[in-house]
Amino acid sequence: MNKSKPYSLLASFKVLFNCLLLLSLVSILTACGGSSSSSENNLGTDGTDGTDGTGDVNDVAQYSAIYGGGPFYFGGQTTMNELKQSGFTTINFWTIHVESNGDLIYNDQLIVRNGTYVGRATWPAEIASLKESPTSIERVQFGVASYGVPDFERIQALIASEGTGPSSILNKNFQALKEAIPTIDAIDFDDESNYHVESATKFGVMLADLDYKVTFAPYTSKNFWADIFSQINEQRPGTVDRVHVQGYAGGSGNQPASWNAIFGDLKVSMGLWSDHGSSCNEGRSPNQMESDFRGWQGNVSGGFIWLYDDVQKCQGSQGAAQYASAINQALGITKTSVSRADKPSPDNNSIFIENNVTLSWEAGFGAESHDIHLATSANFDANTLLANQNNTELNLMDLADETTYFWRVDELHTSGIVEGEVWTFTTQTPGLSAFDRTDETDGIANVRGENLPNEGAASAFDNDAQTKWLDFVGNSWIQYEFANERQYIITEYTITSANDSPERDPRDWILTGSNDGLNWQALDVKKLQDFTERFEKRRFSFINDTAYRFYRLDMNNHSGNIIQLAEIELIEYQQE
Ligand SMILES: [Ca+2]
Ligand SMILES: [Ca+2]
Repeated sequence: MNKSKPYSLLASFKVLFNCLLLLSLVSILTACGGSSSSSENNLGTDGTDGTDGTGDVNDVAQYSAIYGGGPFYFGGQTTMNELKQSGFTTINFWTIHVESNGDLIYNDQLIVRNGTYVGRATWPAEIASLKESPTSIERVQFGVASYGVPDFERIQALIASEGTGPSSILNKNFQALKEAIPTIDAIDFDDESNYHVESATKFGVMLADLDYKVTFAPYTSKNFWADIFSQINEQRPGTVDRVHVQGYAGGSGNQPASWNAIFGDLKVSMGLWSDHGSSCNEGRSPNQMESDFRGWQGNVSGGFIWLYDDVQKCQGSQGAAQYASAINQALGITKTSVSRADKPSPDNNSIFIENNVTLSWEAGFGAESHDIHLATSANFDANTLLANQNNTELNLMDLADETTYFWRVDELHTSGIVEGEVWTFTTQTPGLSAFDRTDETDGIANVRGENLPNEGAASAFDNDAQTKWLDFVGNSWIQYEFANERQYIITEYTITSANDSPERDPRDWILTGSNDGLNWQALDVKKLQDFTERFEKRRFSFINDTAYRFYRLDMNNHSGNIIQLAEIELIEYQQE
């Protein structure tokens, strides 16, 4: 499977050695694969027979799964909430690397060492929330290994030297993982190179004794998978309960029938790759997926999507729900995909908003209409309901000055209401006006790199959206120094997207301020931002009472090796 991309600016500085190795392999990866879920305890809640993934020929499918990498670690509760509302029944965290000393690394993050969980402190609780009502998720799995990384080779070596008993580091570390994150139901084998039956069987038996189910994510080597399936289940009956066959990349062309033939009564699930690539023009859209999965109806016990990281990039926050709906509709899984309203305008926590303003938002997937609440506190009830409507814009007139308003958009679905997040904005203070301090002449723009003569740093500050600054990297910076050592208390900035290629737009950034150009203070952090149009000016507010001479944006693009933007404004509010 593919190495997931670093999620944040900070993450990109923390790439461990093993991942540098992996990055060097990315360009030749073709058979990277997802696998997906296993099943044990999906009884009863979803209207399927929910036995064990084996079932009769006429069973409807039982699970829909999605694989994801870095965003499942760094995305925090926001990502977990998105998954809970997606309609997927199974989440597969991809993937754990087993180091030669037994360390467990989730992508590039050390999570277990010497029998102790050392990962992000709030991660276990975030994962536990996946199964807390309301949710569509019944099962959580963690992958082990991937294409191009010798994890199963290392597991074989560890077993050869220490066995799998309670004192072995392999046993201690997988026990520590289970104790830290008891939400994990299964470990998904993504061996794509070692194929050693004896050690893989011992590993599976050890995991069974630690109360894990085991699932497989094959794309080839049927004999190996058939052997360990029968050997693990002979020693620990019922342990291997799902097989997720990769139907993409190296597994492209796989069909369920030939795989079903080698796993006794168990029916496999099939997986396909979502839209991906630098322009999201490779892979399958949700509509194409639905058609593909319909073709497998009756022959699979589920379906899965590879890969959330791409779904997030190509479809945004509603994408997971769209793909879950595609599988669920095609295979007759009765989970509902619903999601919340998103992307408020004005941006959450905006200040100096005019007294007449248009609220807008992105509709949640599956929403039939919207309840809009507005109040001067976060206490909403029937009296704060401003409107119920089908469109996603609402004009407000004659708002009070200098007032913080709270608003929330609840999405009405046929299955119920999905309550929105609480957003706020604060109206303008009379007598204060906005001044773009980059409009002064003689300010100095500086950048990591630029495309001269026409797409240099100065083009980001020329008050012309038709001109842009462009750098030939995915991660860059641009800064502005006010002329004559002047300092301003900037509390708002705007970024305008350039004329073309949305994948080059800034996606994540940090705004910092400085008075010497050496020591920088973080002022605002934004992640996973979208510009939905070309030449779109977006406005961002932050709290600041310090005057700075330099302001700087460090940013990542969406994908590819070019970053660009049309214009930046640095705004100070002052008496006219
Ligand atoms: Ca300007
Ligand atoms: Ca410009």
